Amino acid sequence: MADEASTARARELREHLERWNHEYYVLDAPSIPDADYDRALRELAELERSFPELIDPESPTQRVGAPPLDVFESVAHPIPMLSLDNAFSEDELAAFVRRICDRLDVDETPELVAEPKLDGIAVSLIYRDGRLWRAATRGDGTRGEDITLNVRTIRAIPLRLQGDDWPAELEVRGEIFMPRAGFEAFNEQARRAGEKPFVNPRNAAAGSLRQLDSSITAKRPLDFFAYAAGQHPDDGWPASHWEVLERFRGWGLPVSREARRVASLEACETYYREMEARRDGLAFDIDGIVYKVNAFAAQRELGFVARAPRWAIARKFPAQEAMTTLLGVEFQVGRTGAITPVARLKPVFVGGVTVSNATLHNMDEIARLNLHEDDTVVVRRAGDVIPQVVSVIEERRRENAPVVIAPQSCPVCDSPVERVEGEAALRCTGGLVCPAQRKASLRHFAARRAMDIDGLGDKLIEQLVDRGLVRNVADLYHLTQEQLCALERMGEKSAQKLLGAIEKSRQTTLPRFLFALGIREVGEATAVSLANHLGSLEAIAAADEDTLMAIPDVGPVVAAHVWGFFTSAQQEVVAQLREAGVTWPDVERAVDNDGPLKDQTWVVSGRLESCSRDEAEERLRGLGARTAKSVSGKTTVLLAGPGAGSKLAKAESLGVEVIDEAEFLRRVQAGAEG
Ligand code: D41
Repeated sequence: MADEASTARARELREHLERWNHEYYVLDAPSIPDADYDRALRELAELERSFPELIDPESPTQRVGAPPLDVFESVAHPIPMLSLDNAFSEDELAAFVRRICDRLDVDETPELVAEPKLDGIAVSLIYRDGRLWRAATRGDGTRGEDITLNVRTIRAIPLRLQGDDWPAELEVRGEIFMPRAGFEAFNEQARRAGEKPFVNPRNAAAGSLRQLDSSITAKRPLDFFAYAAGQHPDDGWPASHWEVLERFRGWGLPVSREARRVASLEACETYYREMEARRDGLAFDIDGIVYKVNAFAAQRELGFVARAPRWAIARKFPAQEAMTTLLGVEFQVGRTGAITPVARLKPVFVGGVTVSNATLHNMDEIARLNLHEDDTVVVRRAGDVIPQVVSVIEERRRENAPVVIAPQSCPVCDSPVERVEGEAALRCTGGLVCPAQRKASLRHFAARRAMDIDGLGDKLIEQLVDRGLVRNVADLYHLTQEQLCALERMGEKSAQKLLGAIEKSRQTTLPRFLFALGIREVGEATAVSLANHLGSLEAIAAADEDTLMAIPDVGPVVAAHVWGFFTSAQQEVVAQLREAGVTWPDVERAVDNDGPLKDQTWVVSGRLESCSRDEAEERLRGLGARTAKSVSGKTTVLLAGPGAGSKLAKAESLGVEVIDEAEFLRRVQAGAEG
């Protein structure tokens, strides 16, 4: 029998978890790191295991999935789920507005609500007495499939509505979707495991909801926005769509933050263009804008035709997928020798830009696509992600087209190509003999977030390597004015500037230096972690794999690469760099992960006098703080220099503490001493 303390603790944990969920999915303002959420969830699960009577069907722990089903039940929707008409141009939208004005017999455009059209799966959620009772797919609009068990695993969807003013029976309609980041991560993992990736986030959401085993759905990063009510009582119900969205928010249902009221055709177009411009930066795919007449009285008057309401329309964006022809496959060699196949395509307009190259990821992907020469392919370009070939139209394949095969030797240096067990990538074994690897490692070394050598661009790197002036990154520090001036498009002035930038890079920081070395799997965050925990390059070079693995974020793979780097010939380059005068100040060694600023999230904005923003962030991270690029509800402190602008305004509106540089220096000093 659960004692009082355990019962109280379970209740407290549940309340916390529900609040954190709400902050994350509805308010879009997480207040705690994921790790803390997971820790609380584990503690609650532990309590419920020890005291099963504490289990509550709506507990956050119940989102892990249920025993698999044999089939999905077919269920009828209380009210048919309508579809949406499309408008493909401003003219078609104008015609829509004219039609509604005519039908309503009004001169002025009635108020509309504009909202992004999410590219996901439409669902119906029925809440009875404030609890999620049934979830169903849209199906043919009349009948769908009962996917309640799957939907219960989605953290964005409340199992219980908040407040107490919801109707006893309420049907909420909305879109379940997979955010791009989750989609990319899922596909990356699938590709590494040699499994089939999803073509796009929409298919990924559909495939995840189609699982008969809800514990699989539980592992998929799905999200949800509510966009309309289905069945609901008329009594006390709002008079407009906008008010319904507000009610939804109040009941803890996520609603798109981008929804706006618009009152004219011009305002519709402005909104459309703004969203189109922001499309790539959103966290999820949208395929257009939905406009809905706001007032329900007007909606009723307009009614619907066939299966679509007359009072709503979807204005579509240019497609994010398009068909084109494969002109050839080029094999590019990266910094670590990994060979990436790149498709050369007949240029095609997709996702708002003209695309003529797309990644094919690796040889497994080519095999999975069953790619042949001259194939007709579907390319996808969404967000900031590089365009990808997602499928092949096999029916269009020309007869006798040869299949695309892997190169037997490096296309750049002709060294043998190897394929490491358990990895999908092909690798050139040439190491720094391979000019492609040399060039790529120079580009990485000089990058802004690495050694920050301004002016060392691609064209220059090409020449330096091709003329044999630079064999490895250390050679950069021995370049002379005469050598540089002899290069194409290099005047005396730019040569001097470049030498200045190289000179300046001699004074760096340990994390930057480590990152710049280009050790496999060592990104910026790992470099910071290594520096903070081991304190010096000597300690890192001397660490064995166990010592390395004791550091947060360092797993066996990273440890093996770091150890491998410092025990191979590559460390010769490190010695050469040090001889060339590359230095950095000592790092205050963190004993463990909890520095004095642990649990704090800092944002740095505006101009600083004593150091750059990057350096300020590095120092903060060194003291255990997290750093972020934008101010949100989870920001602890904003360090604002002159010109902090919108971040300052946001911090002030959220009540986030704002400090100036002098105070920052005091705290960093105190942190380092304390
Ligand atoms: O974001 C969407 N995909 C979305 C879909 C939305 N924001 N609003 C929608 N509104 C409706 C009506 C006007 C019929 C309530 C919709 C859809 N329907 C819809 N989704 C799939 C079919 C119809």
